[in-house]
Amino acid sequence: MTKTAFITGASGQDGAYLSALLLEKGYRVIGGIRRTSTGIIHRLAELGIDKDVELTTFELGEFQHILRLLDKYKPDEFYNLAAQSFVGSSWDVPLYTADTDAVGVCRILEGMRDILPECRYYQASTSEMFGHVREIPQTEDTPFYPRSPYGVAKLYGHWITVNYRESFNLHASSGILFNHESPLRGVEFVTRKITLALSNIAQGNQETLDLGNMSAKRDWGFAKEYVEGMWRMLQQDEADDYVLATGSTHTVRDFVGWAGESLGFDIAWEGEGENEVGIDRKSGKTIVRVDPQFYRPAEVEILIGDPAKAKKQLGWEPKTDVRGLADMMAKADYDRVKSGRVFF
Ligand code: GDR
Repeated sequence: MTKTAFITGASGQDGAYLSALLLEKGYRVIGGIRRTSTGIIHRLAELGIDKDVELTTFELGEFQHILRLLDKYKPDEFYNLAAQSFVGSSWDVPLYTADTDAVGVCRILEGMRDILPECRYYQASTSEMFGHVREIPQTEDTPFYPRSPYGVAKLYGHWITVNYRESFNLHASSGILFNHESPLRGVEFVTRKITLALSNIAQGNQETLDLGNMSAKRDWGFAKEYVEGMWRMLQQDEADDYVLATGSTHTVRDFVGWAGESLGFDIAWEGEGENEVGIDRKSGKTIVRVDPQFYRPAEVEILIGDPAKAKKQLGWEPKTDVRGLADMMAKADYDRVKSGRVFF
């Protein structure tokens, strides 16, 4: 029997990769997208699956609408990837972030509890919940201390998932995913901002790449591999919580250096704080600068995850390291800029 999966946020990076994976496995894939996302399914198009995913409007704020969708499609698996996912914006729109990333999760779980309790649920939780980290590396048992309205909202989403599992016996799992990137990443996130800007600089379309805190450290993996982990979580007999991460951490500055290398730059760093610059040794030009407008009111300085539980119980392991990731993203953006087919 063909299984049906409902994916919210299907037009995003993870939604596109997960849709492709599930289609490959023979699922019927229903892609929930916001009404305003109709014109931006370019990630699905980029993977050649825009005609294969059945798209439907999905709004996390509308309870009755969620009930109707659950009743109409009766999915076997429900992946909740939709969110206000940009940490930086969450200080500008904290209430919207809470309604979407926190209460929105409860709306879906309430619907499942009443009309589809057998459906398996995946909640997209995040390393941002660790925030001001209490131990290194972070595991499923590390205490949380979110540092942004986004992290706080996601923490509610995580705990309400755990709570509905324990209260109503729902098969609801929470994937605590560390940063995961790809050529399909949106440009508001730092890795893609870097690879697109450096590609533009390399082709003479832009002078500098302006960044915020370059000393922040992140555990960056390849998104395509992380969606496989999501699927594996829902194939377990028991629902549970899992960290997906690579287990190594690097600064934003390191990522700039590696992406730069892939595009032929050799960047030397000079100065400190707001005065730090990255100079290309080959041309002598300053190509990276700090712009304090990209600083955050509260920063998560370092994240590094321990994926041991996922490895042991799910047989999941990351394969692409951060240098390989920077290279893949830089080359993809270079080609896009060259052909004039950039997407954001
Ligand atoms: P993050 O990703 O906040 O970790 O959340 P992002 O790429 O936005 O930031 C990573 C780090 O880079 C620093 N930084 C900048 N960030 C952006 N966006 N733009 C800049 O110019 C810049 N300069 C420095 C940031 O301060 C930060 O320290 C991502 C999102 O995908 C979340 O939805 C997800 O939950 C987590 O990853 C895991």
